[in-house]
Amino acid sequence: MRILILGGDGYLGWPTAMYFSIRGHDVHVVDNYLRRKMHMEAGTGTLVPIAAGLAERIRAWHEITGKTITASEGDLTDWTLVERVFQEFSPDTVIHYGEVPSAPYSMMDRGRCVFTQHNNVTSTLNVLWAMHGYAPDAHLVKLGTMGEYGTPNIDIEEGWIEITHNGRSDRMLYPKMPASFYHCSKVHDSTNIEFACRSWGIRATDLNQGVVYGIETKETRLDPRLATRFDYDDVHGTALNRFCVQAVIGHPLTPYGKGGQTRGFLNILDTLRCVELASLKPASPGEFRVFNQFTEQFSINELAELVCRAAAEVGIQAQIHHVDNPRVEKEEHYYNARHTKLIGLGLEPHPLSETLVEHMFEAIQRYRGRVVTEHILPSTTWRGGLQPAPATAGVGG
Ligand code: NAD
Ligand code: USQ
Repeated sequence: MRILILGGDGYLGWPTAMYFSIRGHDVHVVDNYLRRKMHMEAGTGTLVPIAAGLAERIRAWHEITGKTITASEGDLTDWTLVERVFQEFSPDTVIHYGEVPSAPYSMMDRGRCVFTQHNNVTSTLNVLWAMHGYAPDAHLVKLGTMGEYGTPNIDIEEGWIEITHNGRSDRMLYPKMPASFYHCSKVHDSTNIEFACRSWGIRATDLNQGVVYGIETKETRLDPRLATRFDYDDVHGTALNRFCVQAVIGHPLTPYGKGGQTRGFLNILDTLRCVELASLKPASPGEFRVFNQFTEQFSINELAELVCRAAAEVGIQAQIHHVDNPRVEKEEHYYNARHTKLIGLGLEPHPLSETLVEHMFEAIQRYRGRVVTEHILPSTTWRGGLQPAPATAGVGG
């Protein structure tokens, strides 16, 4: 297959590019290094060192495996770039990771909120128009998020729900109660993609993914130049990755508020397999297919306790200190989200275990000297009003 990976320099995008390349697919990646620029602006960065850019990554990949990945450096909100890539590469499958992924970033100030929604919604609209014009038979595999649904007091279905109202019934998109302006951008994307499927016959799979954890894949382990980024800071680090780093550096683990917030989680290895399963068994023309992509659910307290137990196994006495919740979210709630469609396609999950966390500790231990401790505690609140733009703001301020 000819696979176009948008956001191919990112935490998930780069391992995905190698995963498909080693399996014999033609892979082209697109990225504008936005993630790297956001870190430079904030004075943060990946714990695990990564190659300087796509050219270096791709050179190392070719040297080690003999395989070729091609790349375009450019912005998906730039129609000229998107049009050229689709015309020249003619993808069979488009895997779209290329968006701002951070909820805190989108809540930081007005500028970054508008930037997040503009970046994410515009990039996806450009992709839809390019598919309509130049790749009408291609299949879009789009990374959405479980946070589109929020935490309703009813079971969460996989994208669609049968509703009976005043005696009449219909199949509708599942109602959304997103958790941040970032999560709202994913809802807007879903609406736009479903409309494009319905009106243009585009085929699409929206992967409503849970929180991903993990540092390594089979391919990243081949050489240090193939490593993927690993973030632990308050803006870009996700819960389990953060807790593991906190345990290793002797910082108390930081559940926000009561810590009863429950979310779906998955190993980065399962992200790769899910994206592969969705790509190998594409949606039909005109079908907007939604998979809930996570393998297990945990409360934040359960995660923190698991990390503490794993830490104790390797002689680290980790502590848990609840901090005031910077977010507006339910801290105790019902959570039951269906996630059977990917299992039905053949997913065999890698469950979270203390052993896996101990492996993460080993990798973190190697780079503990690189941790910027000032960026561990949360600095962005969901309730903030208009803030003066920081002097260094370049990306979205
Ligand atoms: P990431 O920031 O590491 O990867 C996204 C990549 O897209 C970055 O390299 C960035 O530079 C690039 N990008 C962003 N905007 C772009 C633009 N306009 N033009 C070109 N490139 C652009 O994030 P990630 O953690 O790898 O997440 C990938 C996708 O998966 C995102 O869409 C995110 O919302 C989604 N997701 C991630 C998680 C998770 O836990 N990591 C969970 C659910 C969903
Ligand atoms: N949390 C803590 N302590 C921390 C960090 C987070 O208690 O130190 C809590 C948050 O309050 C939240 C939960 O953990 O309740 C998850 O937060 P997170 O930062 O791990 O993840 P989130 O902001 O939801 O975003 C991440 C990815 C995003 C993806 C989303 C999937 O950054 O790209 O869309 O996970 S989901 O959560 O299912 O929406």
